[in-house]
Amino acid sequence: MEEKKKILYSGIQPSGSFTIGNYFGAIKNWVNLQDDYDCYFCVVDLHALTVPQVPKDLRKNSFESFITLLAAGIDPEKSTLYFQSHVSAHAELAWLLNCYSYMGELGRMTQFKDKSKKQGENIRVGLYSYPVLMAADILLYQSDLVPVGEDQKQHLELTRDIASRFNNLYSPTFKIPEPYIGKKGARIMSLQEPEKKMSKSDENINAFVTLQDPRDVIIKKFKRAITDSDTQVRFDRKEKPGVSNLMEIYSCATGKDFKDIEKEFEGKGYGDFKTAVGEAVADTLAPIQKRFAELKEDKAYIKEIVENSTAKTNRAANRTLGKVKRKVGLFEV
Ligand code: ATP
Ligand code: LTN
Repeated sequence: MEEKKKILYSGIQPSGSFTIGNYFGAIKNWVNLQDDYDCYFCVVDLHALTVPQVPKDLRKNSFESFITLLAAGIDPEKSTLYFQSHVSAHAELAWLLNCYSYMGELGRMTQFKDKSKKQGENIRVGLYSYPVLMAADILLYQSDLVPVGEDQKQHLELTRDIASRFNNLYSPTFKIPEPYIGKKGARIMSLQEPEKKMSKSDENINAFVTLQDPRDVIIKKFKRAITDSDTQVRFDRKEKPGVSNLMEIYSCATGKDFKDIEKEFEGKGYGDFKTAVGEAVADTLAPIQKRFAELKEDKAYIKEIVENSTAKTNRAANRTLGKVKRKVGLFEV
């Protein structure tokens, strides 16, 4: 009999166009995991609402995020790709788990501390309980593994705490998920402030390259990337963060290692190097952009994928939700 594959779960916020940081750091790895795991990938639109959104932009970003994932290689025949808001069990389980989560533990989350600073006096309750919704996402599918970046490790730890607390209070209900540690995960930094991670919500559009940027824009953004006053292409995150970041990006786009890159640009200036990085990234993104343009017009195909995945995820999620409702004592007829 074929061995049952482990369940792998991850989500991404439709809070803007995906950057090459999202691509090299997360999406590209997801594509490679599809054969080995039973994968669920979720466009977490409810999470995006924890910070202010313009409705028409959120709608557009959600649709485009979904088709970008398809264009980048998420295969609906292998993986389950869906929208969080299409499965009401996420919001329901999040409420129930809110009743088993503590103010102290949520207040300690670094992402909450950082993001709440930007919301002034009226900090949204949703931003505060964001990690509980994330716990619900993961636990609904009895997920074994969650690939997450450094910034999300704390949220996964909290998910494990909440799940164990619930299991101990009642009886085993949730699988306790493990972080998925892949090979070396790329961490792409801002092109303008290489000490900061590249982020799709950065105010400075020159700080990031999105998967939608046209070739000439990509090349221009790399030409403007911050480097240093030296001229040598050498990997040294501490002394040369800008150049090292460009080397990391070039390595992700071409598969070359740092030693080869240093050799390739020996005796050449930063100008040539930046042009090469821009061209390599544009070449990597070209097929994704082509597929994106085709998918954007194929509304019937997208509708079919969404309908299939929504039916499947609702079934799986309601199974767990039903168990939770019974265990906590909600009345049923
Ligand atoms: P936002 O700017 O809205 O906070 P973001 O661009 O930081 O978003 P997320 O939606 O929080 O991205 O992250 C989605 C996934 O992409 C996560 O797995 C995260 O670890 C990964 N990721 C995000 N930015 C980078 C980056 N610069 N380098 C590598 N991986 C990244
Ligand atoms: N918080 C994550 C997105 C996210 C997620 C999830 C990731 C929401 N639910 C479940 C893994 C599993 C982020 O901002 N990157």
